[in-house]
Amino acid sequence: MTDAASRHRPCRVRQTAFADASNPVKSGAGGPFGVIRAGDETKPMLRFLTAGESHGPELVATVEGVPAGFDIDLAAINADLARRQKGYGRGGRMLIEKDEVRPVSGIRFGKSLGSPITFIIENRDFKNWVKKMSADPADRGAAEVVTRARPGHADLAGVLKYNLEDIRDVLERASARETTARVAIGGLAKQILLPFGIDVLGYVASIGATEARTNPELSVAELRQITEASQVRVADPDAESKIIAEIDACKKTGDTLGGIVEVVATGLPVGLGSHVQWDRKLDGRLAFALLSLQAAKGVELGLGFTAGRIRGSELHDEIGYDAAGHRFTRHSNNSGGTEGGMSTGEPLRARVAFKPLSTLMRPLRSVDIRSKAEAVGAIERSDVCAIPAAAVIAESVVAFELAAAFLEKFGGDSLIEITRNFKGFLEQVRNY
Ligand code: EPS
Repeated sequence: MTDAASRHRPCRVRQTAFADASNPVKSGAGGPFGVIRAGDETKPMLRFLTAGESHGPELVATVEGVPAGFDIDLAAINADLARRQKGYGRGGRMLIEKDEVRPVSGIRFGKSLGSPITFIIENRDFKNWVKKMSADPADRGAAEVVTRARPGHADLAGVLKYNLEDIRDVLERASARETTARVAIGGLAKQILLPFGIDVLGYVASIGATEARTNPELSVAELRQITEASQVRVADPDAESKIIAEIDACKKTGDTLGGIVEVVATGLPVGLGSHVQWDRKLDGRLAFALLSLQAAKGVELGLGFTAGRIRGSELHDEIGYDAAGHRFTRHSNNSGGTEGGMSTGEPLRARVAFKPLSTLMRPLRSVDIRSKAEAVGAIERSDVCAIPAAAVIAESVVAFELAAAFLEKFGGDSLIEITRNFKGFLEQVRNY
């Protein structure tokens, strides 16, 4: 293995090629696609929409396609929302908010009904923006118009595309505040995966130039425990202090920091996604979801870009067979858990690079969109570094895509039905 390959060696979470049929499946579920595909519009699917402005009254998340009979633990979803709020380098907004879901549809007595599930999350900061974010035309003029576009933000492309005169009309929805709704949805998705023994965790691989040296022997449970206790969600105390010092330095100079997060998912069965059509490929769907995150600029699965620099003989994960366990095995997991657009049954490993936030307290050169005169970018309250939160967010969107692909493969309308399908498939693979 090359240096690059061994650096990317996964933690000790390699499991057998196929999930164990003795997974704690209690009953089962179904429901279908994460994406709408041509010709498939009439089929049920797991899909979601989010709504809400950063400083509007509320954020809304609606998820359709969750089958009936799943236990829905709102406290666990709120715990994920709290994880998203944490992290060294966050700005003042997180001191105002205490994000919690208020369920308004699809759940009764702690179980999913099969109908759309809707969560409302209050923006506590709205009380400071009532007039400035009012829907009433009489309140026009209550807010100062934002006219200095920030380089790197949605500001300029947004006003040109939508023919708007106030950059606020773009930035409110472009804001990463929207990820609160996606974390609530991801928390729900994890509860679809939980009965089948599938676990998803996001953590920080690097911030700025400081790479965390994560012990590849750590299990996901160990990794979770260590990274949850870290102020910047890394499993490396030396890197943690360097990162904190770097965030402090950036804060002093009015600068921002990006980073790379890694998401690992274990317990996946072989065969989620498909090789037969481009938009059914699991890796493609994961990349879409991850790159749709605010400030995301790159995605890798397994060795990712390193795979393009080494030989096939160094890269590909050799196959073995464990006769006693009736299962195929792998000698490595450089693929990151997908081959041909399908899960291999090995742990999924995805990495996402996020650029530094584009609101700089020492702003970059820009232009006033009204006067066209030279100006510097506008200053909005923001974070110096939001990468620890980005790890939770990436975990959430991966969980959603896995739940969608899982329901597509084992679909049904109730937990009991999908459990039957899931167990039957594991048995089929075992007897292959
Ligand atoms: C965020 C809320 C925002 C920002 C940040 C993320 O709140 P506010 O704009 O009121 O400070 O802290 O959003 C951005 C960095 C951005 O560019 O919009 C959140 O809830 O995560």
